[in-house]
Amino acid sequence: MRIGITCYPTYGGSGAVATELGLELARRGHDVHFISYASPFRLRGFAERVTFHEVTQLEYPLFEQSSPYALALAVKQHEVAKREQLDLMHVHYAIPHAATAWLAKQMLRNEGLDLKIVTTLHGTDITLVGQDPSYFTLTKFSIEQSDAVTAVSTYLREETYRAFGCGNCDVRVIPNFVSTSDYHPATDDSYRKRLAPKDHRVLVHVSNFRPVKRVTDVVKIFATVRKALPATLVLVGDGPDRDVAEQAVDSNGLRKDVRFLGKVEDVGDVLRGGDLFLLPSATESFGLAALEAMACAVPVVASAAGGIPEVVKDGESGFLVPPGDVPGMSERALRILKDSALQERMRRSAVQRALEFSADRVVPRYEHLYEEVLGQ
Ligand code: GMT
Repeated sequence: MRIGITCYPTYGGSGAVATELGLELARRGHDVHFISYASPFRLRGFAERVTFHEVTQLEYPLFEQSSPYALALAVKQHEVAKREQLDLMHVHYAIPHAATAWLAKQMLRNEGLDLKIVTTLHGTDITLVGQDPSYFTLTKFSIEQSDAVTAVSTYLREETYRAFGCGNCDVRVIPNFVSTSDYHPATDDSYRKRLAPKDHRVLVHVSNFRPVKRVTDVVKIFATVRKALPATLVLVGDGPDRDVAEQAVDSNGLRKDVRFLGKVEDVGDVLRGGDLFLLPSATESFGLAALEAMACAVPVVASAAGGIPEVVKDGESGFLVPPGDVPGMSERALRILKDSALQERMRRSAVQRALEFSADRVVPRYEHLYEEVLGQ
């Protein structure tokens, strides 16, 4: 098949999933065309059958800070679909991608071409941004107009029905997946050695540091753990709450045991050095970062919120605690870190659980959906 993929290129789960999906599809022999304003952060180097098309925008004084990116994207989606004879356009994160794909589809229809649209809902496009009155009607319309819609968890599908009604849409759940060639357990302690002193337990958090991630809770949990045993906290990523987190580290006197790595390309290399992954988000439709940690044999302490319980099994691959319950999360973190038998059992369960979300299992579900949409 000839597949167009539009996603946000920035550091975040939806762009990560879209890019990993494109790469897996290309490995399976499909031609994949990424269309966005910049090359997605996980699209590194050359990959056979993968092409990136950059959306270019005209700078014009009238636009000031409101350059109409969505229109330029629709034009590029139309252009690439026509020139590369795409069978379908798979857009990730509804806003504005599903709407621009619909525009491209209408332009192509006028030229006698039928471009199918598959929309994957990822999270705040449904739970937050899409429900804002400024986007609601268009989000609902573009979901309903898509030829197929997927959600990354059952929670997100139900939330879509609840918030949008979506009388005509049949939202399919296709969970996120993990590439086990990149995310796998460590075979020695070389990764850990690079992160922390030998006697330290290593706690890891990976996110885009948005308020929903509750990064200061990560620091508070670590402060309690640090009082009980030697430990290092490694934070990967960057975003609006980075400064708040840095301040929390300083005000708790934790600076010497906390490492902010910023945006890192090979997150698996960091995860492999970890003993515990923290994800205390207010909500997550899925929690891709937790899945990637589990694939690297790292147990998770996370919020019992949104779609996270569909990924992390409480008491098996980690512990789930209500969001905001910092004492509860700290207690669970210490329980795992102090009990090596429990930690070992959870490490094994985490890997087993992650294998249920391996690319080999999940990507064919997208291929089948594409075939269905194309009537093959
Ligand atoms: O929905 C968002 O706010 C952005 C998106 C992202 O690009 O990071 O995150 C969502 O999609 C990820 C991939 O499907 C999920 O793993 C995240 O749980 C989800 N984030 C939220 O629901 C807050």
